[in-house]
Amino acid sequence: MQEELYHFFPNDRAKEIAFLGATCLLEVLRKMLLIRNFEQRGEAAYGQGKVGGFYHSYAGQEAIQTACIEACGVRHWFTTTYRCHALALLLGATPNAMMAELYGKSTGLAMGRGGSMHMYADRLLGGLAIVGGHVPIATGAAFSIKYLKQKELVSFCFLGEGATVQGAFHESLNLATLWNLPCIYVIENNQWGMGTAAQRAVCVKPIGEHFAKSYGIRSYTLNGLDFFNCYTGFKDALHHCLADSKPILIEVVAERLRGHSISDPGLYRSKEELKELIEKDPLVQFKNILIQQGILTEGAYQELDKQQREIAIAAMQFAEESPLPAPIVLEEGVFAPREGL
Ligand SMILES: Cc1ncc(C[n+]2csc(CCOP(=O)(O)OP(=O)(O)O)c2C)c(N)n1
Repeated sequence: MQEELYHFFPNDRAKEIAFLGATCLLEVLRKMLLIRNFEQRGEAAYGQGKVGGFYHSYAGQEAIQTACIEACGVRHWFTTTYRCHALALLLGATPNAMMAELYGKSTGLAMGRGGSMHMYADRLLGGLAIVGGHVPIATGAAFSIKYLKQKELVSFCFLGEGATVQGAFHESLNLATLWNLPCIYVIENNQWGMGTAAQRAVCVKPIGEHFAKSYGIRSYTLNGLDFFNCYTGFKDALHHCLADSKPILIEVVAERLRGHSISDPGLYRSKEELKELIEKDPLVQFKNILIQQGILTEGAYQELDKQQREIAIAAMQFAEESPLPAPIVLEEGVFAPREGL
C-alpha cells in the first residue's frame, strides 16, 4: 500500500476510544478474532479435503466490515462478493451453520447448496461469485429502500477494486446517481485482483476519489488497516447517505494476508512483502492499541483468541457430524422449475 497517495478521512482516535468504551472495543476485538479463527479453521478443513470448491479468506481485512457494522448497525441491506465469510458472521450467521455450509452439509446456511462463496444472513443478500455482478443487486436494494420510503436504511455494497472496471459497476453508479438511491458502495482495494496488481487493471488512482468525481458523488478514502479510521468514515458516510439519499463511494485501502483463494500460492509477492504485511496486521494493531490504553492485557488477549479458536473448532465438529443433504431434496430451494411444471 502506498499510503502517501491517499488522503484518508480524518479521525480522532482518542475521541473514538473514549466514545466506544472498553466493553465495546473488547467486543470488536472478539468479533475480529472470531473471523480470523473461522478463516484459519475453514482453510484447515479445506486442506483436510473436507471442503470443496473455492475458498477466499478475509484474513487481513477484518477491520473494514467489523467497523462498518459497529458504526452503522445491522438493519440495512448488505451485498458482497465471494469473500463473504466475515460479513455473514457479523450479520448473525452462526459459525456452526457457516462451517456446515463449507462442508456442503444439510445444516449449512444454504443447506449445503452454496458453499464458501454463497453465504447468506438476515440482511445479507449474498455472497455472490460473479465479479461486479452483485453491484446491480445492491443498487436494486437501494431502489427498494427508496420506493418503500424506508428512510432509516441504506444498501451497502462491498466489492473489490477489480470490479470497478466492470460495466455493471458503472451502470449502477449512473442509475444510483440519477435516481438518488441510498447506496454506499465500498471498494475494498486489497491491491490485487487474483494475481494482477491493481495499478495494472484500473487506470485511475485513487480509484474511489476518481470515479466518485465522474459521477459527482461524495467519496471517502479509508485506511483498512485501521479500525478507528474505518469506523469514523463509515459513520460519517451513513449520516450523509441518510440525510440526502444520495449514493456514496468509499475506497478502503487494504491488504489481504492470504492468496486470492486457497489455491493461489501467491508467487507474485516476495517473502519480504509478506513479512511487512504481517507486521501491519490490523488485528494486531488493534490489539496493541487496546493494550496501550490499559483496556487489554496480553494474557486476556490470548484467552479471547483461544475462546474464538474453540468456537471455530466446535463448528468443524458440528459440520463433520452433520448429514449430507438427502438426494430427495436436490430440487428444493432452487428457482429453476422442472420441465413441464
Ligand atoms: C465476471 C467475472 N470475471 C472473472 C471472474 C474470475 N475472478 C474471480 S475473483 C477475480 C478477481 C477479483 O478481484 P477484486 O475485485 O479486486 O476482488 P478481491 O478478490 O481482491 O477481493 C476474478 C477475475 C469472475 N468471478 N467473474
